[in-house]
Amino acid sequence: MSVAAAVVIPPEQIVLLREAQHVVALTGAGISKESGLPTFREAQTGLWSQYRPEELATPEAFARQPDLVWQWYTWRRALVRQAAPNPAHYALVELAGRVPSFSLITQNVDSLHRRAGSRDVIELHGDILRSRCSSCHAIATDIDEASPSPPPCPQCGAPVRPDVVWFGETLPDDALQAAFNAARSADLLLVIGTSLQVQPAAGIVPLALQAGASVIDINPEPAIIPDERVHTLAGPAAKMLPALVSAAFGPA
Ligand code: BV8
Ligand code: ZN
Repeated sequence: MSVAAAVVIPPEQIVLLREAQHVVALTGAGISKESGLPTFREAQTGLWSQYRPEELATPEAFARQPDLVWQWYTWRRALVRQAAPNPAHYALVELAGRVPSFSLITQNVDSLHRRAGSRDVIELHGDILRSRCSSCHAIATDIDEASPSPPPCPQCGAPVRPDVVWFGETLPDDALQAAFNAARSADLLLVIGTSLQVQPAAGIVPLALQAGASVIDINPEPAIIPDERVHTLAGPAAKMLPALVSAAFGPA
């Protein structure tokens, strides 16, 4: 047993990480919890407590109540801008330099992996800090984000929307294919901070298992039933992930 920072990492997980040729990480809202961002499953605070994200993060909600949806994203953009990457994000930057091949797939829209220094991040659900036109799809940069209504597209005047994938919308095909290809060639999949309730992202796990990969599920409430190839590291990512990486490769 290796004890790093009062965290005990099971030896089989250390060996798996040390010997892996292609490590793939799939992250969810839980990896950003210690950056101060609420996860999706947690009740939202204040004004937003009476709405469920699945109700607001949809094209129908934006069509029906554009101001409410735009103001929800304005509230979330402010939270994301105040947030900073945490040791879990940085542990993945460190890990990318310690293994032969590394792919990072995220369901998150908070850009914290990029801000931590991760490169070639596969962002399945877009980026909340980027806005685009709901009609001509032009990326809208100089807009009045604080407007109570979706600002007009500078190109065509149609309402601007967050550049994220809403429920009922298809994911960017290039990102999804890149994620599926990475999963098929993985020998170790790290599943970090996700309840795996959202499709098609959650399909990455069975895809990697079918390809013969082992899985380590890092979560205070592990989302995958453990078996001979699925291991769990129960605890907060900001503590468990740096401990796993340093147990396998030594201190950063
Ligand atoms: C599509 C951007 C179809 C927006 C997001 C019925 C069954 C199965 C599927 C469906 C169904 N009905 C509808 C669907 C499809 C739907 C779906 O999956 N719905 C779910 C709710 C059932 N999927 C879609 O609509 C997708 N599109 O399917 O298109 C289609 C096909 C053809 C043609 C047209 C259409 C689009 C899905 C993308 C939605 N957009 N985000 C925005 O952010 O506003 S998803 C959003 O929710 C997040 O981005 C994230 O991906 C997801 C939340 O999941 P998690 O990241 O896992 O977060 P969660 O809060 O759930 O869990 C947090 C975890 O962290 C927990 O496990 C917790 O224990 C752990 N944790 C807590 N603290 C810590 C921690 N872990 C580590 N450390 C800690 N400290
Ligand atoms: Zn436009």
